[in-house]
Amino acid sequence: MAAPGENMRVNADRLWDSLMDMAKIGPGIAGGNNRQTLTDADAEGRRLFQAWCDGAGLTMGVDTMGNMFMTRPGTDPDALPIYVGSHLDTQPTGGKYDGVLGVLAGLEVVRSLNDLGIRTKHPIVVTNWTNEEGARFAPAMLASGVFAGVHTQDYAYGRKDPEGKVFGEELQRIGWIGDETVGARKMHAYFEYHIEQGPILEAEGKDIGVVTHCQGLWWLEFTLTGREAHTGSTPMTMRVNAGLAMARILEMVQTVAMENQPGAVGGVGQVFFSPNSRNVLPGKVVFTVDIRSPDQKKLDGMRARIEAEAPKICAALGVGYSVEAVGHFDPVTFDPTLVATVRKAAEDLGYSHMNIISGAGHDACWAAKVAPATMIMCPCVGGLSHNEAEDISKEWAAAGADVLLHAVIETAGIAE
Ligand code: HGY
Ligand code: MN
Ligand code: MN
Repeated sequence: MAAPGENMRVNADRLWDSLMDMAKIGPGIAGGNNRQTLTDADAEGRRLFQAWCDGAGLTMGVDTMGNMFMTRPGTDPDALPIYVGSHLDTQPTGGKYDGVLGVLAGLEVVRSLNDLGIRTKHPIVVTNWTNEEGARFAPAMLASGVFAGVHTQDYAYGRKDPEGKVFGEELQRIGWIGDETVGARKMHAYFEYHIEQGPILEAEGKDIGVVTHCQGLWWLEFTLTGREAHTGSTPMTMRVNAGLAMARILEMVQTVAMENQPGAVGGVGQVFFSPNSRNVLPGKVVFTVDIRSPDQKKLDGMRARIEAEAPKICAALGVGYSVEAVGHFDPVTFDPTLVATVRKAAEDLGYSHMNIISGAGHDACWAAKVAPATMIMCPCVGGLSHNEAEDISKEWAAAGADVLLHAVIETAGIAE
């Protein structure tokens, strides 16, 4: 006789339908999503999630960073909740699954428990963290960072997007400043289910990633000062070329990352030229270098090398230079007990699995500072993410949600 819940599975169709319905909000131009944080589309997605949670009998709490907490009560009034979450905000050319899968799989876990009439001892709280992506307002994982005490709320509220809009004002504008003190909530455990956003699970033919660690990150924002001048009539010897300095710094970042293989990455995703006119040499170039490694020594060594080399490159071109760290977290080790729980759930369910280190950052990295935390991953097609063509299968989505369901039940305990 199977123990209660032993063979439980989520409703794969219902999970998939919820993903497809959420994907209709903030559509991209190539089949993905542009539901950036604190936009009207974000607000619409929040309202849809809220309505679904209401339908599942959950009660909503919102903190002053707009983090959404949807609670399913437990039977033990003294038991701290099990949090299950991720993020609904997307990149400007994001996929349909990055973050969304973890939030909606959390809801699917609750819906499945409701279907089976299972009560848990610990409450379960499905969570949507504000501004995980850091695309519009740096840094990434901003609101979970405030929740974990890594950033102050004032710092977060003052962050500006490329158009100069201010985080706190935008959160106010969309009407999602809650009344809960951010970080006041205490967690018994935190689970985050997420697509891998890399090629390993698919290449290895594994259904489930048992996430043991997450690599650390630095975001270094460079501001280079050149001299605006005519691109046609200014002799090459008279140029103060900030664009050339940026190009040489990018090449140097590539070299530093390749010298630290295996287990290091470095690159640039965002550059602003001012005045950004075809026939004007830029007076100002602002760009963010993104370097990461699971190895603390490599991570910090890369930062030191880049910050030592960049001024030399600029000095040789007479270009002004400043750099500010606008994002950082050290490599994260997830809770071994929860990692073992995830592994056992995958084994009990008969899913192939392997240990994996997360290449991308997640809210779980900050949750791990305040509670036992871990992650579950599913493959994604070609390892592609942060691209509108990001794709997973319904089977992959459901397998990870099944593992999440079993891990949550194991940790929350089934009430008699
Ligand atoms: O940057 C990251 O790793 C995450 O997608 N915010
Ligand atoms: Mn994500
Ligand atoms: Mn992302």
